[in-house]
Amino acid sequence: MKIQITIFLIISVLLSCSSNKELELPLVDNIALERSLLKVEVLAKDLDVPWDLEYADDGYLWFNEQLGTISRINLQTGEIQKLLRIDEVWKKRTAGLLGLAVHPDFGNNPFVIVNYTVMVDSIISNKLVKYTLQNEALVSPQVLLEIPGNTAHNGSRIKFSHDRKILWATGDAYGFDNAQSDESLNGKVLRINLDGSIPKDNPDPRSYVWAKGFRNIQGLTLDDKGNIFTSEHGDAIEDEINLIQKGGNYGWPHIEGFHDLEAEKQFAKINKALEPVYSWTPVVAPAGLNFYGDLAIDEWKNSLLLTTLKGKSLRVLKLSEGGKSIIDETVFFDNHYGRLRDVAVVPSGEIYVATSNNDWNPQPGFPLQGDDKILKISLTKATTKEPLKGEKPKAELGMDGKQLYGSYCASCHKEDGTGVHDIFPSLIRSQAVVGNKEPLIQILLKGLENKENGQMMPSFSFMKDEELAAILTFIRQEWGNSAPPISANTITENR
Ligand code: HEC
Ligand SMILES: [Ca+2]
Ligand SMILES: [Ca+2]
Repeated sequence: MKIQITIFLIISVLLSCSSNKELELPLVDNIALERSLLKVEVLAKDLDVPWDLEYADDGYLWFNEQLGTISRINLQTGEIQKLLRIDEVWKKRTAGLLGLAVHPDFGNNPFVIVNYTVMVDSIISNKLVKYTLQNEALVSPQVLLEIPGNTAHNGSRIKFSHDRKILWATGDAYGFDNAQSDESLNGKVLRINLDGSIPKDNPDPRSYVWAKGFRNIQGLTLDDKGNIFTSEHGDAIEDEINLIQKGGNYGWPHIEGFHDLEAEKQFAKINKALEPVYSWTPVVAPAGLNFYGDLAIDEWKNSLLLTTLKGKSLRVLKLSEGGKSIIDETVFFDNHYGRLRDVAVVPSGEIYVATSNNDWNPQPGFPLQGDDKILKISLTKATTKEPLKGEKPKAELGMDGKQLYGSYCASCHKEDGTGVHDIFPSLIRSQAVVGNKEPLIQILLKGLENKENGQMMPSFSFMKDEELAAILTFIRQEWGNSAPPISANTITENR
């Protein structure tokens, strides 16, 4: 009997080792591209805001959760291994455990680099910490850098460059002068040796700064030639994708997006500032970014894959042949899985995407059951569901107040005007909305800064008078507010 069981065990172990069968996961959708068919499956669920996904050459997909956990998933078995909970992580709004990178030669250099926010004696800062994987545990934390933080604009993303330096893309920590200051490490792309020292071939060998002038970077990737791309949140307009040059100045806070205003052109000329390769107005809140090279999904070869938060979509940004500009944009999953935080690509060409529906900015209709999830996208031979298709980004918005509100205001104040408690005020029967029109117009033209919680209402003075009039008339007449409309002339008079 005993022998029989032992033999049975040995055989089953041998079988499970030798079987190269594909992991079976719950199918949620199919996608039809021009030629290829894809499937979307759920790899992991019930997660708490997975912030960063990274594939390591140990065959695992690594991920962290904003609250402070680091885990990895065996892509052959789907098994999740939780490795560490970092107790000192301070999670609030967009602060918490953020960037994560694994060494590209993980077998020989089992290092994991993370960035997280801490609050000590009411001072907020961001730490860059190196862990070592030893006997299935993350040990020997070593703080490489610590820089100022805030409740928002902490970035961040981390990646290894092709020459094995650490790249850390930081936010301006709400200090708008930080981004241009050579004294500050905020609002920068930093380049750091694995031991925390400054690489000798940095633009200034005494400084970690590789490039400057960023507001709040949320995506970082390298193409197969080692070119660095970032994604960055604009304020009310002009989200950006940048191609990072050594020593480059990317303009913030003096320049937003393309160099189209006279003042921006002036600043760019004097400071040799560089233009983004791509920009969005209205904003989409670009987040995770990953280069898709010469891999399995033919239509997506040589592109940047981008997840968006406000835009609630996966975008395929096709690169030019030389790889230095974006020539086409296709939108997938528009509003389908909700906010998407990060995207990873594995060498066999499969794609992993993390949802972010339990984060600080909940959207109507979300979270969905099982959120947050990690979704797997891969080739398939046949579809069993009515396939989803890519769409072109929406064209100009026209003068429809509801549509304009949806694009410019709803990400904060919500489609139904209810806002987010303690963060974004409700616009329903708010005195500011239904009361005197002049102060309301000033809020839109100048913006507001809520000193208590550090949230800002951006200025919308860049919009046309007709557009502002349409939005204000809309919010004054919706949701039970019944205040008179506002005309474009009244806006002109109040400029
Ligand atoms: C990035 C987030 C964000 C966006 C986008 C945004 N707002 Fe706001 N808004 C805020 C915040 C934060 C406040 C509160 C600021 C304060 O109290 O100082 C606010 C305040 C307001 C107020 C005053 C409400 C009150 O009761 O005091 C109005 C009106 C308003 N916003 C309208 C709009 C409109 C219209 C749009 C779109 C054109 C818009 N907002 C876009 C964040 C935002
Ligand atoms: Ca810029
Ligand atoms: Ca501009």
